[in-house]
Order: sequence, then structure tokens, then C-alpha cells
Amino acid sequence: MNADLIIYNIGQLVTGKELPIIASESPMENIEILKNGYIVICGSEIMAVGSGDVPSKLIKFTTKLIDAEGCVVTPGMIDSHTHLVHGGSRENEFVEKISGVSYLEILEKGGGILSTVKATQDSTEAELIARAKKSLKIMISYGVTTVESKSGYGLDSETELKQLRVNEILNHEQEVEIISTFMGAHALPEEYKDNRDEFIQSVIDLLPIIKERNLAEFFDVFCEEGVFSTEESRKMFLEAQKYGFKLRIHADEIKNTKGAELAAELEMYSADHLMAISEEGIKSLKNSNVIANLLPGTSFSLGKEYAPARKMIDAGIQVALSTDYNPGSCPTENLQLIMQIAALKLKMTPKEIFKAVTINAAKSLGREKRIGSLEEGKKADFVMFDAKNIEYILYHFGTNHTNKVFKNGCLVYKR
Ligand code: IZC
Ligand code: ZN
Repeated sequence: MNADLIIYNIGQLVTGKELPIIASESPMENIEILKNGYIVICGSEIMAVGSGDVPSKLIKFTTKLIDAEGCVVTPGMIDSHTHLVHGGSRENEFVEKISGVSYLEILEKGGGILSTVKATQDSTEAELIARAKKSLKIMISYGVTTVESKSGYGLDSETELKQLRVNEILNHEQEVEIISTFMGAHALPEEYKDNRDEFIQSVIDLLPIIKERNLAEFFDVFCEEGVFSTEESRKMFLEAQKYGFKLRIHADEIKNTKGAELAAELEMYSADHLMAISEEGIKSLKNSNVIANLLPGTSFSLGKEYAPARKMIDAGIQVALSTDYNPGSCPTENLQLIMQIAALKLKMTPKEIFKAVTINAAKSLGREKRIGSLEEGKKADFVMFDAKNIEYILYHFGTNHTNKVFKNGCLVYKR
């Protein structure tokens, strides 16, 4: 095996490899950071990672060498919760929202998610693709190389399938890897107001069709007061599990409905949001392998409480961070901004934050053997930053610190 590419003179190489947890430290600070590091790449994979001088036997006549000039390199970042594929936008609700009308009040009036549903139903597949590609380009520019993307703006079989097909097409037509989630239970369409069970059954009926066409790997429900109850959610999750879907949940976002407890009970991959998690919920997650996927951009945008990240991390729960990119509660593709909010508002440390968007996000998507850290045999997805240390990236907020982004060993973004 010959090295195709070597990045050397890396000031801080955040490999993301998990080290044994030291009792006196946060259980999320256990990621490896090498000083004066290098990465050796062969094809789309990592051949070697180390610090000090690159062993000369690795450097062949044809090897391309890149000097990182003492800057930070991290694994490609993973945005593990987005509503990427949608039509329209919701700036028409913005002034109302900042004047204090709540997210659920807007939804009850047929706005919010339901207005995006209408715009998504009215969009062609080509329009949705073009729109999502624009967002993905922005995401790459911030250092994101893998994105989870949910349906849920169809709520009818035709549009749900259209959104999921768009996920599939995006995987062939641009560089970011898309991981597809079916979220048919995102809101209750108005015509089902007096017939909730019928709608829930229609979601269940779609499961085998989506499975057969291999259009989604995960199943998600908006389990929330006024949306889908914990019992309704459990019923759909159990059906999805039967068909082999992996589970993730919108849990305890606005009101506590024991969503975290349900995630632990059904051994889900992630429980997302958790702004209103209870002590009991924290206990359940602590005794499970569920990743707590926090989305502080949503608290920022809705003017809501932040999830009690410190309490969860100190209890031993592993946390991921994502944008929640969507046209309503968090209209931003910028994962670096979310990481900066996590530092300033969730009081997470730089090491915890980089763990949250790399190896923990990979775990929340069941991809930790392939991506999320820079280790021999894993995919060569990495970000070269224009910063000498990870603290600087979080401290200097509101700006993009990315210099170059590589996906599968190929340069996909250059400042
Ligand atoms: O469109 O408002 N929370 N779903 C649950 C969302 C936010 C997306 C939206
Ligand atoms: Zn969401």
C-alpha cells in the first residue's frame, strides 16, 4: 500500500480516538489530541496517524505532501440531526416569533411545520434536490462531511417517499454522505385532527414500503405535548423496530413527556433535544447507550431554555451536538456556530465539543467503526482549520475557521 497523500506539521491533530476515561476528568474529555501530528492517506482511507517526523519509508515518489503549518486538523464533522430536504422558508413567521408567539401556537394555527409541509408537497423532486445541494455546500464549507437527513414534511405517502428519494439521489450527486431517516410522524395533518389513529396507522403502513425500497435506515417521531404522545410514539417505534429500522427520537424538546425514558427503554441510537429532560430522564439515559443529541441552536433561535448539558455529561451521559437545520426552529446550516453556542451556553469544554461532533455523532448514527475519528482503516474524512488550537475555533465565534475539507481522501472544499 502506497501513501497517496500525507498531511504533516499539524499543530493539534484531534484524532478523536477515545482514550480510557480518567476518574478526575469529564467522561467526555477522553479524546486523543496529538501535537505535531501527521496523517497518511491511501485512496479513501487512513493508513497511519502519528506525531513527530513522518517515517521516511511512507513517503513515495508519487505521494502528495501538504504542510498544515501548525494548524488544527480534526475528523470530518458529522451533523447528526437535520431537516435538510424541504420546500419554502418561514421568514413570514419570524417577526411574530420574536414578538413572543410560541412555536406550538404557530403550528396550531396551521403555520410552522404544516406550512413547510405544504411548500414541500408543492415542490418538485428537482427543486428539492437543488435546494438541499445549496445547503450541503454551506455545510461542507463549515467542515461537515456526513449529514443525517429526515423526511417529515410530506405527511402523505407520496411526499414522504419523494423526500426520501431526494436523500438517495443526493448521495450520488454530491460529496457529503447522507444518512436517511423516515419521520412520517412529524406533525398531525389538519384533516386527521379527529382521527389520530388513522394517521398513525398510515405512518405504520409506510414502514414496509420504505424498508423494501431501502430508502431510510432510521425512524424518528416528534414525541411532544400537542404533537405525538409517548404512547402513540411507542406504538410507532415498536412497529418500526419490527421492520428493522434503527430508532432516534425528538424527545423532551418543549415539554417533558418522558421521551428520554422511552429512548432508553427501546435502546434507541439517540434522544434529541432534551431541553426539558427530567432527573428521571437523566437517570435512564445514564443507564443506557443512548447518545444525548443536543441542538442548542434551537434554544437560541426559539429563545428557550438550554438542555442541561453539564448535568448530563457529569452524570456520565455521552452527548452529540447537531444543527437541527430546518426552516422553522433553527434555520442555520452552520455547525461551527452551534459548537460555539455549546461552549458559551451549555458550558461544554472544547474537547467535549469536538468529541460531540465527531465520534459521538458517529455513534448516534451507528457509523463509529467507519467515521468519526482518524484511525488506521477508517475513512479519510478530515478538516484543516485556520487556527492553531481548538479553543480559538470556539472562542472566535460567528466566523468560519475552515481552511480545507477532505472527504474519502479527496479535497471537497478549499477556502
Ligand atoms: O420545521 O419546525 N422541531 N421539528 C421539531 C422541527 C422542529 C422542524 C420544523
Ligand atoms: Zn428536529
